[in-house]
Amino acid sequence: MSEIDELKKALMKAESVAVLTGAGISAESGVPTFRGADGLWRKYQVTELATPEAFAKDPELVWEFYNWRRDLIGGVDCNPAHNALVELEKRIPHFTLITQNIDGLHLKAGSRNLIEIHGNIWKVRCTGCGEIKLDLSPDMGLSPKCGECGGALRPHVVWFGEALDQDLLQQAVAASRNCDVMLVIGTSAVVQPAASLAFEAKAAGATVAEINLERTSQSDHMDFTLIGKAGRIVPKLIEDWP
Ligand code: BJW
Ligand code: ZN
Repeated sequence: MSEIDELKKALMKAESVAVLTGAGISAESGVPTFRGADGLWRKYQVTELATPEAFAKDPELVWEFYNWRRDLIGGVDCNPAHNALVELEKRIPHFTLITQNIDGLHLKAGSRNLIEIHGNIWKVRCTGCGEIKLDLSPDMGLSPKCGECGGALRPHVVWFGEALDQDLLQQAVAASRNCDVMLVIGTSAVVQPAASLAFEAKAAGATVAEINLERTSQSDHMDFTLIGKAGRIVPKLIEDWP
């Protein structure tokens, strides 16, 4: 039996499945990843753009970066991997999708039990009163202000050195510890604490499978490593279910 068929069999038997996705799942939609050959961090200084210190020093530069990404992400669509996860969710009694992506494409595809642990680019947060709002404008300008208190707005995303929302993180850890199968799709698995979730699942006895263009530092700990494009492999996992 091929690895893909074996994994499919494990999924068909599973009562509970957790999925962790990273930038690789949106690459085929046209969203740049972070660390690959064309990755964002190759072109931009992460410390100048995705840290609280960067925003404190030069909020206009940070907004310029996020406006560029809003515009880009606003023009792309979900791909077969996002759609296949929506179908998988319908077939599994307890399904949790944990994404590190801020692009909102899982929501757009129709995933329901979704935890966006690094936030969402379409949300803004007031640095004064803390209010979080959805704002779908492709361009927020360079110094958007809160309608309630006049404070500076920032993207509602998690930057390096910032704590993740503790409720969301706890939900993600619980889903990882309680699943029968965990799929880890399109992430280099270097950013903590998300990178530890697969170990939580494995330690609790789950079957853990990775789908990626290349092997990662976690591959040796995986029960299955399926090498290839997520948009080709993930749909295969839901083909011909009874
Ligand atoms: C395909 C494909 C295709 C391509 N098909 N596959 C412990 C040890 C060491 C360091 C730390 C630690 N704990 C915390 C840290 C520090 C830091 C960290 O982890 N640093 C590491 C780099 C070492 N972590 C943090 O700072 C986190 N905060 C924290 O822990 O706070 C603690 C705290 C507690 C209390 C008070 C205060 C603090 C926060 C991390 C936030 C990460 N934020 C970003 C930016 C989000 C906003 C934005 O997008 O603008 O999140 S960074 C960036 O990396 C983004 C991503 O979600 C994240 C992960 O990247 P991802 O998704 O894995 O993408 P890539 O590009 O790396 O990989 C893509 C993969 O896809 C590749 O493998 C390709 O091969 C593959 N691929 N095409 C299948 N078609
Ligand atoms: Zn405010």
